[in-house]
Amino acid sequence: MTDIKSKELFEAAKRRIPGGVNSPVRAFGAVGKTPRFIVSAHGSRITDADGNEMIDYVGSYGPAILGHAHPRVIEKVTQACEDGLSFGAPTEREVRLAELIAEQMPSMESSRMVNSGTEAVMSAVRLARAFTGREKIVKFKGCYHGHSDGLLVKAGSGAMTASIPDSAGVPLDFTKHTLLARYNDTDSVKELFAGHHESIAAVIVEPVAANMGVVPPMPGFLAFLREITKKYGALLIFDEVITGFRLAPGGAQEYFDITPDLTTLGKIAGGGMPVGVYGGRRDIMELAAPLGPVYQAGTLSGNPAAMAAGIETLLILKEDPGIYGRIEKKARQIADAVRKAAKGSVCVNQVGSLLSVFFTDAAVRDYESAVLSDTRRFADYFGYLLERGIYTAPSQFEAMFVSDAHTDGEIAYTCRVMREMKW
Ligand code: KE4
Repeated sequence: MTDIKSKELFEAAKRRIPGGVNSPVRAFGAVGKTPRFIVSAHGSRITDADGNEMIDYVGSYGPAILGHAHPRVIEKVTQACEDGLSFGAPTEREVRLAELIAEQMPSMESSRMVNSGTEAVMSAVRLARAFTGREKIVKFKGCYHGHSDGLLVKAGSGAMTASIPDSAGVPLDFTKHTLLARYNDTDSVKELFAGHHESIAAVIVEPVAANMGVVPPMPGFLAFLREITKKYGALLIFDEVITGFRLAPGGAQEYFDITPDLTTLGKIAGGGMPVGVYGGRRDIMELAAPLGPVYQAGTLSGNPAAMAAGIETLLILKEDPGIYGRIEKKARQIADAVRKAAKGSVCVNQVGSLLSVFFTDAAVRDYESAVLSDTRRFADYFGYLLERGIYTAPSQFEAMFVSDAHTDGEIAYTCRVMREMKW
């Protein structure tokens, strides 16, 4: 597999873009290789600038649950583009997407479109503070909620990959209201509430953590968070940017049957176009401008082409809920193949169509156990897969995403490659 063209493009990119990428994890820094510059992707396949076609388990880090360039989605986005790209005015498509979201996730009786998951989380946190009149936010080590200043504390995803637990440029003052708990550790949450219950505005959580690698909630953990936030008058925010429409038609809140006060969405909600959403209880959302005093705005929010992608993606998922069983089964087949082949030398966490292979023989239940993984072994694993035409995230602390476009043959091939690997 040659990467000559990617190497050339990477050199050019580095001259004009920091690190040659527009998002750090894409730089392949953690795996010590040249990032593949992609020219196209269709279904389960992605093709790079050197013409290498690979089976894609990144799926743009979540949006491509249907596979890339689904014909119906492309048709609707094309139609929207032909009628103009952006108006700075309300359009019917925004109403349609908000209605579809409320249908699939009844807790989101009111929602606001923004342009990224980061924007959605930033806005939801501001709303929670305004609604409760409190300042503190509880987050979990290893969970990533986008790059807004106050949440870049022991963040996951790229912040973990580059081992920058706290970003430079964030004044201490901006994070003093962020309290850190340990994922799956109810005592760590109880301690924070014991000390700060009158000032905690909200707990924000990835209902399935997927930014320290995939870490499922222990039984009862989410119900505990629901209970303790209710008890102390704090809000529960589910950051479903990854799990939304991924784990079930109604996301993790349906999958685990827990109703949060606010939810943030991204990725699948935009079908691959730049969309973030924050929404939830009407009495909270009504604080958002222009109705209420919480200001949030965006030139391209609710962009018609992006709305078209989100609407069609959610319609296809709604029409065919059998997809969730299909993609869970495929992910489980890969997880089982790795467990069998690696004979206990790795920890495989799989929830629905999300999975991660951790290079540690201990169970991975939180940030502290995730960071014990041997990232050098992960880099070798990544290179072994890439050489065999399997494209997975270039970081131990990301998830593998299985789509409905992955064929049984591709899953069987992936399992065979896993079996043949020297673990
Ligand atoms: P964006 O601002 O990247 O659209 O969303 C931020 C975000 C918020 N919440 C959760 C749970 C997320 O997973 C994310 C973004 N996810 C990463 C992948 N781990 C995006 C990939 C990247 O940073 O390039």
